Amino acid sequence: MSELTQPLGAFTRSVSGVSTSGSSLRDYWEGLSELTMSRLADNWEATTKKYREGQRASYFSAEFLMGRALLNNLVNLGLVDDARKALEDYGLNLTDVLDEEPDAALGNGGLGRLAACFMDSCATLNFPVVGYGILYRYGLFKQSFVDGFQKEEPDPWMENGSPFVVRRDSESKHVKFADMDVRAVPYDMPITGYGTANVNTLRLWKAEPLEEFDYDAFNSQRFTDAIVERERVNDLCRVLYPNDTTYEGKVLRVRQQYFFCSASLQCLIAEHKEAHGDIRSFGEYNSIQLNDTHPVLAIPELMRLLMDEEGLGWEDAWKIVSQTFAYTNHTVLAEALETWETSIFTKLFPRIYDIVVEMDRRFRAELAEAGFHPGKIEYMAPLSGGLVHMAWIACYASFSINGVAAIHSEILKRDTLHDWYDIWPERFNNKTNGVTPRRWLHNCNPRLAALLTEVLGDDSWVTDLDKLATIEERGNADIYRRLMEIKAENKRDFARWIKRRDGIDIPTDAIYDTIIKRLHEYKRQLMNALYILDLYFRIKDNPSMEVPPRVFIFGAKAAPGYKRAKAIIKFINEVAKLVNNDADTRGKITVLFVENYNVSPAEHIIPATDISEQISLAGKEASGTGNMKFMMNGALTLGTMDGATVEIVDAVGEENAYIFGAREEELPELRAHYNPREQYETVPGLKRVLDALVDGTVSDGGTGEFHDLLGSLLDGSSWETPDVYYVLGDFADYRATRDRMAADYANQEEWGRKAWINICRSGRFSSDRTIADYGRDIWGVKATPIK
Ligand code: OX2
Repeated sequence: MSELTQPLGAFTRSVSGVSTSGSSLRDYWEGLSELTMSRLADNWEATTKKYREGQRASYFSAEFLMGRALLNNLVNLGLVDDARKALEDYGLNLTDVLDEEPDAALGNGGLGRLAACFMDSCATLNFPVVGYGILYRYGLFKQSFVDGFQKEEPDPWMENGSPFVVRRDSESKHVKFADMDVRAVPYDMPITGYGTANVNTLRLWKAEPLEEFDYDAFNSQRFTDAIVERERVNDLCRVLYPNDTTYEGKVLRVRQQYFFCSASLQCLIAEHKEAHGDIRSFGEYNSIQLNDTHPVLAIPELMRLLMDEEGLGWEDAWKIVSQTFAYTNHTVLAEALETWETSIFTKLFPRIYDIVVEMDRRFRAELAEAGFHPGKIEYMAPLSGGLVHMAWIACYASFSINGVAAIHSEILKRDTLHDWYDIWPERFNNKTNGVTPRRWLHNCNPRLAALLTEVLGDDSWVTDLDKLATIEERGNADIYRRLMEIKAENKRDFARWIKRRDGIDIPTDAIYDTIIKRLHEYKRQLMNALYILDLYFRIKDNPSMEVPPRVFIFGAKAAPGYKRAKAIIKFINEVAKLVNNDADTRGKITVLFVENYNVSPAEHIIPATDISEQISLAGKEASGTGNMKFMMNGALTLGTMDGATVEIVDAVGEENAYIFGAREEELPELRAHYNPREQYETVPGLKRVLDALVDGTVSDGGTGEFHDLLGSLLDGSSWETPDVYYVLGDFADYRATRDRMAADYANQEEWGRKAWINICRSGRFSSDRTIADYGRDIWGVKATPIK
């Protein structure tokens, strides 16, 4: 009998209140999860205590896209085999039980998933880092397709509680708005690391009414007022805003931001005073990383707390603030730059507004003193045009400003934040993103993990991914063959998974070519779909054409208010319908749009993929992180020179990737003479696929959306230049490169060799490397193991 069998039986009984024979899979999941939590409790407490003594960092983020927790924790605690055996004794299989866990989708996409990978690496490196965020009641919406259109539904991911969050009433804080007082209650999630006893913390705040109930109001004629007031407070954390890289000036959103920043700072100040007595040393012990501008209200809020609650003057407070904050920028898209109308600030938090006004006054004075042009000062000031500029506040107050890939950090210095770089060049640095090799290789691709461990002779690569570089030279025909076999088995697993999940059949003996990311015009999923439609027409023209069988996989959610993105989803689904149901193309090309794409589906898709599509317009994708996950799993990149793909190509060499399209530095010149109508007329295949948008080949259900798509590409509008994202400009090169890539797949040994090189050189894209860089260059934290 395994170590877990007995306690598991007891746990499932206590959870369900019935005998184990009456327990559901969900009960077993809960039982196993609670057992896992009990196993890490002591180390968690010890870690928390130890971290409070020394130098530490806090990661402030409005999003943490954690996905599932159970498998990750079982792996880290070395309990997978025990759990498997324990469940076997009840005739159950571990995979089925793991599948019961809902994804914690408290994030939109890359930015939120990066925060989750960072938490994993901080724990694994024994770094004294705590994550702070918001306990949304509803995570990112659930997506379904109805007649090919995206529909959204709420995602109540922990309606009946979650075994992986612990409520800590005693550490509640009080957050004040001008129009309401709120209790902030922390819910802590343990973050286990691999090969360490340390257990770090992710602290997520929930808003509750200060008083359990306003009984005076309740007992009077104001009954409904009391209920309404309660709901107003509960509303605060109700939902994650579903926009990725776009900003929406909603009052509730800025309330959420202030709420979690204030509560987290109060916590940090209380802990600092307890450990060190004197508030003046706060900045020496604390670094706070701001994950984009969403938590930038922490800057004026720390000023307020230091002045109003701790009694410091402006200069002393400012000195601490400017020792404390570091800002990460994640995008150069103009629509993502957060600004808030000053009237929102004066209404919600007048004191914060006063502090911003004073920051603004001092900033303007400093620049005027240094002889800056008034126009430039007006542009850079925290307050201008009736707006509060969050990114400008971040740049002014932070000692470090970083981008998330080399090319992105250069664009920040050259364009987006050029004026700040001119004044404070020493603040600027690059921290290329990374992903955790535990979740994204070891746990999701056990076959490949076993091969790597076998070739290396041990599993040290799991925490030191650079080790893989040492086995590159052991690659040989046999290894490449085994690699391709593993890929083939992973495809069969994936096909079974999608059959069971959505009832869809896909061929397994085919090239799996994948694009999974948020739906955005700049990411150019439309270009991908146009290629597929063009290929379909080519096969129709010439049914005996030799084409390797291919499965084109999509996964993407569109922001509910982003009409054009939703039209692109409908278009992809229309192309899928056409292609999958035509006898001439059946089995040759298949389109699979995976509904409700999320962290867990990614864990199935990535290990099965041969081709990683990273096709954004050069200069637009700050980094990308999916590109790294694919590389680690032996997919070859088909991409533009954008984001971290540039560094992937640098690592593997252009001969081991498929690169196409305009380069970022060429674009201004290319665009100056660009005429999409000319592309439409002259580029092979283009006219036919574009016409298909509106000639009845595919249907937008009478909405006119496909006309709009075509218009946006060919003509633009009074507010938009045509083909902003250069889809038609890059199409010819994309088509040629993608065709060549598919043909190259026939040489399996050569393909396997390239895949091997990609895997072995993925070391620098481990988030362990990224976090080691943050720890050394920005936070000044050191490994602090409890054992
Ligand atoms: C994303 C970026 O679009 C993506 O390129 C990057 O890899 C990721 O952040 C992590 O750095 N919201 N999401 C992003 O930026 C913003 C803003």
